[in-house]
Amino acid sequence: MAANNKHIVDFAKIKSTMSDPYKKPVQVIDENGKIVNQELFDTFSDDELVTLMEKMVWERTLHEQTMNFSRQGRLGFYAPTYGEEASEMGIAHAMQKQDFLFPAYRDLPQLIQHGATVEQGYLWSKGHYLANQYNPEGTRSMFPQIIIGAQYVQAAGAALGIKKNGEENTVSYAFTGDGGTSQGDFYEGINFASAFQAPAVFFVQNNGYAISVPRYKQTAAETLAQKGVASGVPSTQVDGMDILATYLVAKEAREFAAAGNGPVLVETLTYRFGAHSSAGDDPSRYRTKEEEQPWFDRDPLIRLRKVLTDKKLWDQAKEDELVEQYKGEFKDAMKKAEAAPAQKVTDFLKTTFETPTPNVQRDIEKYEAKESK
Ligand SMILES: Cc1ncc(C[n+]2csc(CCOP(=O)(O)OP(=O)(O)O)c2C)c(N)n1
Ligand SMILES: [Mg+2]
Repeated sequence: MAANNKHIVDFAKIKSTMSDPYKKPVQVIDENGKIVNQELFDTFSDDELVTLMEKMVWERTLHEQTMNFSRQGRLGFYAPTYGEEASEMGIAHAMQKQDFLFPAYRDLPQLIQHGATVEQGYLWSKGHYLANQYNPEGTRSMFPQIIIGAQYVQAAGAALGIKKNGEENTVSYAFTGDGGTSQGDFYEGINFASAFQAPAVFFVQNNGYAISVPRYKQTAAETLAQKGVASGVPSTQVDGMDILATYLVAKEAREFAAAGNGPVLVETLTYRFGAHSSAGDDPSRYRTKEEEQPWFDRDPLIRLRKVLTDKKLWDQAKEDELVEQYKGEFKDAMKKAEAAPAQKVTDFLKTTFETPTPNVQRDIEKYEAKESK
């Protein structure tokens, strides 16, 4: 403090105003299904509104059917997406085929929307090497990352590659969660992309929890979006239970990065309605019904369903029919995944490096000898 008792730098004020630019996340329809931004709402055609609703119904059905398979013991690891449909499908809808995708384990739905098959999703859950072999002219993506935050560094590298190769109108996406923003990789990824002004679009899906650790214990930052500021990455928040808002913000973020303006970061405010994973943690041990209920009231399907029903674009019979159709597709995908050949050790070894290193080559020979017995 200076001699006259005045602060030279008013740190308390700086601290209290740091999150000011993020106080009003973008929203188009509120939790009661009321249109709160008519101008933005009017940018959607009826067909597009229906498509977005269909995508959320698709994701919810995928979640429900996949949980059934999981309970039947037919899958390995699966991260439920119940509650995060607007966040995931809003962003997926803004992706373009040429874009690179670096998903986390909760992002199978976006990966499938980007060109992977549901069968591959199930093979991935089962730990099968064929899950990682995408159609070469199809999906520009890595398989879902388990190491928290690591995909942020990979996406930054891919973005630099896009820039160096002079690929027009192409970006790389990374997804992480609220917990992921505490990892070193998160900061390294955004800083690297920003230093090189590379076309990366970083998403933080803030679903309130890192397994059992609530968002408020995770970090003292009031918003996760403000973590982008220090590395010069323009960042924002959006109502992640509102697919229209999420889509518009994701699209704008993509356009900004694709136009050569450097990376951008978007925090979607969403909620994990269920457990962390199919391994069966019990959320009732770390959160209350009183906390959950307001989030269930914000269910992204309920609010868009209301808007579409009012506009006579949607009804229950149509939704039921879609659910049946999707379930059939997921059951077929499961059957195909289960028909995949049992994997061998050499399948992994042969597909890890383009050209096996000498020690991997020795292992291949060793295991081939065992497998041929
Ligand atoms: C580097 C690393 N540390 C710890 C873990 C264990 N782990 C798995 S999920 C998870 C929580 C991540 O939470 P968040 O980033 O909010 O994503 P969410 O699961 O909510 O989508 C942790 C700590 C891990 N996979 N990787
Ligand atoms: Mg989380």
